[in-house]
Amino acid sequence: MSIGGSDLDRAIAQLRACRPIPENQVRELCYKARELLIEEGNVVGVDAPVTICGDIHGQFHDLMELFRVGGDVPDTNYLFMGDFVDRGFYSLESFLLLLCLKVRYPDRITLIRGNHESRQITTVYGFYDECLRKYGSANVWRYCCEVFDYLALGALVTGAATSLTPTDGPIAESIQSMDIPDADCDIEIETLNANGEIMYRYARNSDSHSTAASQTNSNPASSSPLGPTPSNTGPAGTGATSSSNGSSKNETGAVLCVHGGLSPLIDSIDKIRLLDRKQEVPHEGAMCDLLWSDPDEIDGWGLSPRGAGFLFGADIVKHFNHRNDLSLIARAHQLVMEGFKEMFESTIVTVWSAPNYCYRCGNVAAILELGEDGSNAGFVPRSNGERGGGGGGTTASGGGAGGNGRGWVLGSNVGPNGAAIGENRRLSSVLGDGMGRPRDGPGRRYRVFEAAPQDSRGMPAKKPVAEYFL
Ligand SMILES: [Mn+2]
Repeated sequence: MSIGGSDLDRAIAQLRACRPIPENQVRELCYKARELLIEEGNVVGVDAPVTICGDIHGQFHDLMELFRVGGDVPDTNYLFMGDFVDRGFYSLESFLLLLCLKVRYPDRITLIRGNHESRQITTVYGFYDECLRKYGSANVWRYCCEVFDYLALGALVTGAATSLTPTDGPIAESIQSMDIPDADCDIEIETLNANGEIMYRYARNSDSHSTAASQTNSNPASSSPLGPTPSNTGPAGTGATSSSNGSSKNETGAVLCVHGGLSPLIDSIDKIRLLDRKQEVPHEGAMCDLLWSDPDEIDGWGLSPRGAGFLFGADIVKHFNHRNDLSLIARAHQLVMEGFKEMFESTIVTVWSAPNYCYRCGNVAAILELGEDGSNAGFVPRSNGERGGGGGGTTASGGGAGGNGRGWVLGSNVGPNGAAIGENRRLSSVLGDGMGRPRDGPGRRYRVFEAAPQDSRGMPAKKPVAEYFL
């Protein structure tokens, strides 16, 4: 039988209920998906608005929670940055549902490859065993792996707005409404909880008169576990300096999405486009690096403790973004307890979408929404000169601790176990060294969510004790 039209909708309904579809339908689905994916380039072009998601790892019920929080397909456009499978109990249902949605709504959902979308890795970390258990043969695993080989290696999001239209939503409890910024503020970052309540809002540093505030007393970054932010200029020529003349960074530049990160063999997006991707993930080389690498607080390139890919520092990211007219790199691949983490003056962000990873890490998850440029009335492009102020450019921000602070922390966040986390610490840990500086990049709305409630999982929390004695 062929899967299409109403069959496809039936398969989607069945998978949404977390029930596997028959093997012959999987074969048809994978065939159709491959036909679609083969037409995509290594770097898929995606128009904003789009919601960017990180690792899923077979946590099906949490994927349902993601859709509840972020909106359903096709109402919301999604870009998933890989690692759909392994670790969780429902890799099969998670990946097949995403694949069904891709075939049903090809322009509404983009899937790119993670390092777990590989024969070798899935054999070790769960997906192979899961297929064997659910179908009694490795056929379905084989069909899926053939699809993996055709997944794009990256995506390039264009048309993202530089400012957010502020969410017209309730403020999360415990937040002081007096801290809400003016409605006409240029909103760079908003973070919402799973109920759509605003947790904090961060205004862009667009006022040249607000640049002289001190970093030494009220800057939350100084209380950050990452330590104070001593310097206010980036390496020459990288576009990281606020004193540059507006030529070195493209504020309205595109956002590159990739699972892992950069490669020493790749200095331009065009070089990614030239790779032959239709193969198992190699053990080394550019394609491997894109799926395996991690940003780190180092200069240049370093060896990765993962044994594949590389570590890369802020200088690498800034140079790459400048050269390729990027305003941001979005990537996944690393667990972040807060769900997302911006690094290197917000030139790169990690998005992690598997809450309580492996059902025991205690982390929250996040998705990143990029708005559409045209949707922001009154948007005015700003030059670096307007914002920076000769060589200065640090701004007390966040924390609402005096000064001209153009960033507002709207309240503390509560960790997954109910533990309140100091708002300054939380903010500085997710925004890193970018929070006290003038920044570029698109308006970013993070929605943070926790694991789906146990009663939505349709399974007991723990195996019955008796089973251990069988
Ligand atoms: Mn990964």
